[in-house]
Amino acid sequence: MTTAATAGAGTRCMLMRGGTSKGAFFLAEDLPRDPAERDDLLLRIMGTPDPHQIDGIGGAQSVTSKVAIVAPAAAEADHDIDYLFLQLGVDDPTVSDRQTCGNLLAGVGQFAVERGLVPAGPQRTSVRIHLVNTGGAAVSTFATPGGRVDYSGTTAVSGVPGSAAPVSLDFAGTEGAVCGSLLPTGRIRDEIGGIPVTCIDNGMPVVVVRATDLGAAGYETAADLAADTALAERVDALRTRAGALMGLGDVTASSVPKTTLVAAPRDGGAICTRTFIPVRVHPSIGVLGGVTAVTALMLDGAVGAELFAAPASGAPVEIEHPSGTLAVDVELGGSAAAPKVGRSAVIRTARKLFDGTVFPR
Ligand code: NQM
Repeated sequence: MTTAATAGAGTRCMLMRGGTSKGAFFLAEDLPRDPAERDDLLLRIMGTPDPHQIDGIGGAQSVTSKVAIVAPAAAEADHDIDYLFLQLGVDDPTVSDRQTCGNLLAGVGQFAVERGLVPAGPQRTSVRIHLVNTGGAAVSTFATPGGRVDYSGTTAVSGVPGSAAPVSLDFAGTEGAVCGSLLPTGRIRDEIGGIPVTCIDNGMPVVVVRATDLGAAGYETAADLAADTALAERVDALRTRAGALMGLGDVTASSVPKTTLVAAPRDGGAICTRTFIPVRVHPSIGVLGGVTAVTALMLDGAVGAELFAAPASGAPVEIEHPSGTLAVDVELGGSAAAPKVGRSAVIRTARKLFDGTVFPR
């Protein structure tokens, strides 16, 4: 399926870091329309399948084997652009659109400005982004002094060295985005193989479980957890059964649900987390994964709610994770019996790494 246009001449591409992820950003018009042809091209661009992605631009981890495809919104739409996220496998030739990515999202608005899809404001620009994978929307706001994107700044993100300009991401309509409802099993807690879990979806399907119930402390380093193959098997068995309960069907080959192990905070945050995406350990925590886990912990009766040290009203929730903390805002309304998510928000940073032409294998 290699064509002269895509192999010989290459494909226009921008590599960006978004939050703690890195990925290749494309305009939809620069990629084949046919999804099979597009996916084949993307696999060759990233260098998948290969544990090192040595012949492509992927970074040999799931958080660096990602693609964002951006298109202008239809004229009558109430957003500016459409953002389709694709998770590419590293070792396996897979391309999945079953989840979105809140980290890569942190670069999407700036990419749209750089490519001329959205005009930049004189100081700041807000871009209304439709999350194609899941439904729901995000407004991304970032600095554009003099009408140009400025990536430099003093905001630090745990898991990223140095600092950069803040990007504020405000989410709406993420409740039940993938599974159809916030509590897809219809219950605030379930028991799977004798282990209490809360299955939830506020933009990302997540299984929340106490670390100790899976035989972990919840404070291990990511490397120690990654070396624990018995734990990975327990996580995989749990999430596979949870996926079925959440209406996701057979999730053995799916990137969702994620599993978040929770423990009492110990570094001044609200909760300590270790997350599996879906079986490998996340070096930090995903954006919508983090928002979703916090949403669970704010619900009376949820697994881990008793460990949650809620911050003062109005203050962000600091999630402890293996490389630091992630601050998220989640507003809940409705009633205890029927909770409703108001809005969720997070601050990230992003950076343009290169802009040019990528030559696929
Ligand atoms: O949860 C990794 C990441 C993600 C996803 C993953 C993300 C999110 O850290 O919104 O950002 O959970 O696969 O980029």
